[in-house]
Amino acid sequence: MDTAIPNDLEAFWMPFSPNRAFKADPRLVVKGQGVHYWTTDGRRILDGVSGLWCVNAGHGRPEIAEAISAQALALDYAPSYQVAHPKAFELANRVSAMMPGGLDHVFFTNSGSEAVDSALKITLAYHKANGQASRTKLIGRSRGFHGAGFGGISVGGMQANRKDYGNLLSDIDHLPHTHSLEHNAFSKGQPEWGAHLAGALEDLVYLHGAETIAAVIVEPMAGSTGVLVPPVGYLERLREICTRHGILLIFDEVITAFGRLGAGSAAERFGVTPDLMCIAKGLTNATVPMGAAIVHDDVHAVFMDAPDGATELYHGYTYSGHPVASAAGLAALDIYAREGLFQRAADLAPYFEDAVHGLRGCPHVIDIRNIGLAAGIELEPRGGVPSKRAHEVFVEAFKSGALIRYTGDVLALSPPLIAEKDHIDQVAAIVKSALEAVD
Ligand code: PXG
Ligand code: PLP
Repeated sequence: MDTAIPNDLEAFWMPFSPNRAFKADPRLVVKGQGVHYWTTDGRRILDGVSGLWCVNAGHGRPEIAEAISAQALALDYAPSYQVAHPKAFELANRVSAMMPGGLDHVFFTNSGSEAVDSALKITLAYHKANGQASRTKLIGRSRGFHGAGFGGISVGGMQANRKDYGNLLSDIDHLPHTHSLEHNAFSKGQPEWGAHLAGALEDLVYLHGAETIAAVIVEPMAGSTGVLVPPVGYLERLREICTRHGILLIFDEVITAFGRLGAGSAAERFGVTPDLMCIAKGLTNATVPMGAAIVHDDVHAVFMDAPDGATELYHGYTYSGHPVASAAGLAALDIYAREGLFQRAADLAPYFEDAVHGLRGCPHVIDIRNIGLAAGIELEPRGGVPSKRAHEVFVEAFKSGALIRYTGDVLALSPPLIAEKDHIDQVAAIVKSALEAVD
């Protein structure tokens, strides 16, 4: 194992990170196996967030590594523009087979951000092809995260990700988020309060006119902004309003697909089928970057009415359906199926719920929320300095041997679906000590 520490950390401009603070006190990992990472100085770190909500089957899976190697040797790259290779089709078939009925057409991308961009573009092109070109408005939600592209930050609802980037996309509006400490603090699973907030979409329809609205995009469970679990009945209500007004509903399942909520998708888990779905992360167990926009038959059919020989959608990426990513995806889906990992996550969820809610009463904790193998632990911000305390808990936990996430003042946990109860206990204990260690 190469454990050499680079002698210059300057050139790599790290994403979404305080670069100077990191480079002054770096945390570098050089090996991953199962639910653990190892640092350059040989310390073992329990991965409490599946990398970045993506290594669902755990690290270092030989079947995926072998599939990647074999594919790179057999066919390193093929375009998907007018020439293609079999594995992309095979993977698309497998993905569509595991998604709820009608979600049968898979447009491959290289990331979740591109999946979001693709889905948004497809909704606009759909309405145009369908004779409703006035439907150009895209509706996101406050506290939504849809990646870092211009489309994603425009419909996204995180001020820090938007405020420095000018006008963004025009023709955007937002629903209110569903988080409420007052009504829902310490909810286990779906909170009871908040379904009525979906009714805000009716207000936007009233304000703008349904004939101007193309699509609504939401994360069924908002991950990045602190694990916001949909209130009981909320997604059903959004679905109903969208259908009634001819608005397409996009579920951004970049985090929630592939077992995080104890099912293949949040759509399956909640019994609500969107018109489009964005996926990435777990698709390849994060071994090779890959995402996709999945499109319902009814939407896709309109494009296929184009004249014979026409290109139906002017959109795509050099690496759409990349052979190595496709091979990794097939191997990852094999593991999920063979090991029953989505069911495993569902079975482990009650234990995980008890463990995280066991942190109630620890210093600074003002809310704990959870669903499947995801949990958010909200801290009281320290006097006027948002996220400082959460950052210190994160650093403390890493020193004590666990990788967790924080966003604002919310700690997030999302262990690999292969975690054992003992690992859950360990991560909870480390978070507890870290909470006690910071002031
Ligand atoms: N949509 C959702 C719902 C996501 O969670 C993206 C899109 C973008 O995917 P890419 O592959 O372009 O990063 C994501 C990504 C965090 C965190 O802080 C979450 C993500 C990425 C990085 C950090 O929890 N999710
Ligand atoms: N920029 C230039 C100059 C290109 O030629 C291309 C692709 O051909 C792109 C950007 C887009 O790259 P990708 O297809 O990897 O998204």
